Amino acid sequence: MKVTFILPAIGKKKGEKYLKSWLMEPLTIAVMNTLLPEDVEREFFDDRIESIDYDTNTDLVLITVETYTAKRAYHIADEFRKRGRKVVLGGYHVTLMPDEAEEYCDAVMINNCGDKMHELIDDARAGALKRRYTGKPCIDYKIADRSIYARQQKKYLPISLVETGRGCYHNCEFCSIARYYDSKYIHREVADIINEMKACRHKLFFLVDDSIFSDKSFARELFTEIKKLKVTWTTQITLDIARDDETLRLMRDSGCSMVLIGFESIDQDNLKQMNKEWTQRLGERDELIEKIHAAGISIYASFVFGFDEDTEESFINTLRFARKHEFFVIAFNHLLTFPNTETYNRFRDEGRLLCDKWWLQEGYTFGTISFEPKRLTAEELSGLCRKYKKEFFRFGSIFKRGFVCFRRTKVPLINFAYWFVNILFHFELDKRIGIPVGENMD
Ligand code: B12
Ligand code: SF4
Repeated sequence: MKVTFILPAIGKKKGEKYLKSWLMEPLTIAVMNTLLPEDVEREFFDDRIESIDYDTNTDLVLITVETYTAKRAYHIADEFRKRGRKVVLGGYHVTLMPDEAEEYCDAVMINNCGDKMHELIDDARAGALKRRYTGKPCIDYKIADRSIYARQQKKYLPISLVETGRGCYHNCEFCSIARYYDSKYIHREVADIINEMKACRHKLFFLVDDSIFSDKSFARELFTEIKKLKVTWTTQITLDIARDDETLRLMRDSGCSMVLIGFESIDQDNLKQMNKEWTQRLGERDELIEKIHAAGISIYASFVFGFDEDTEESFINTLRFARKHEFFVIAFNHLLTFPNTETYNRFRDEGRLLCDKWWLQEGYTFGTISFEPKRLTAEELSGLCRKYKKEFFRFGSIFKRGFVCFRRTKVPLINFAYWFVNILFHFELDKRIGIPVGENMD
């Protein structure tokens, strides 16, 4: 029995290389690789950096699908099926849109696959694949087996991705994670995480978690153990970490030098509409940010525009806010209407979707707005995202913030990462916009 894993690409502009900042190691594939029965032969094609051999002699093709990669994934599935191969699709997009995905494959895996992988393989061996498998949220694999991408490893950014938890207790209107995990949080055993970190190639880590502070006692135990490894790491977290001095200190002492926080908006009405007004109950936002900075931890601040109260004024105020706090890096993205989220359903009910299935639309490009914003036009919204992001990533701003970063943390790896990421984002800004989704990969 041989299994072929595929990670589909988003797409690229003709004659250009795949966007560097998207080239992280494909942890999803390593985790699935661990879950396969031992006697299964396996191979992996990373569509982002290499050609797929559609004529490979395989029994089962497993493709992971995100909304942005759906069009490309369905094309790849077609190519394999034309050659008589069985194809299974799974991942975020498939879990959110199983009926759609089912049209393009032999079977779909809904949700996590930890408890279903053996059944899937047994059925494939017996030539009796079911149309649907529905897994439970589960994260008890021991150590993700990265040997599956030993051949491609050098092409990935030099940062190790290690999973610590999945899901989040919150229920932000636009968020795929809230839908996928039904506003619940699960985490791995601390010992497994530590063993995996010890085995990793790079000593800079991105701890994959949607909200690592969701279970406070787990977070404290984890940080205490990571401290012994003497590594540098980053993760995604919510602002409430700043209200817990003890855990914040533990986190810093364990090597955390940067965190990604989704502020989304600084407008109260927007936050209310997106179901994220809980961040306002945490306390004075500026003070909380300063506490994190004072602990020596930099912030990757993520903002989203296109909510009903947004105008150009919102961009101006947010840029001012970002400059005031001299963030390590920022994201100014437009709102994405991911399928099956509350935002998607609201816009559909209000007749504001410009295209029902934008992810499959012919000619759809990265950065195209898929809905009618209230107080801006779609073109204005994408133009403003670009304009104000450009302002933040001007060389003058990069230099100024570079010194602030050095003042905040003396960790060499983080200072190096600062320059690398900011310069990369400066040059990638225009490259990102207009990438044709699902195109130019073959
Ligand atoms: C690391 C990460 C990134 C990295 C690299 C991702 C990569 N593919 O290499 C970076 C920072 C570059 C990134 C960028 C983006 N990301 Co991202 N990212 C993540 C993150 C935090 C972790 C992904 C991961 O490794 N998870 C761990 C694995 C083990 O979990 P898993 O993928 O869910 O796999 C399990 C199951 O789903 C299932 N499964 C998955 N696939 C398959 C396939 C088969 C056949 C089977 C049987 C089972 C199966 O089995 C696995 C084990 O149980 C997730 C959030 C999250 N917690 O997962 C967001 C996430 C995947 N990203 C998301 C988004 C939106 C983006 C961007 C579009 C953001 C932007 N505006 O630019 C870009 C797109 C770039 C891209 N796709 O290449 C969304 C996707 C939503 C959606 N509906 O598709 C997520 C879910 C975040 C969110 N809050 O919504 N991202
Ligand atoms: S806090 Fe973050 S991960 Fe949790 S539901 Fe909101 S956006 Fe999603």
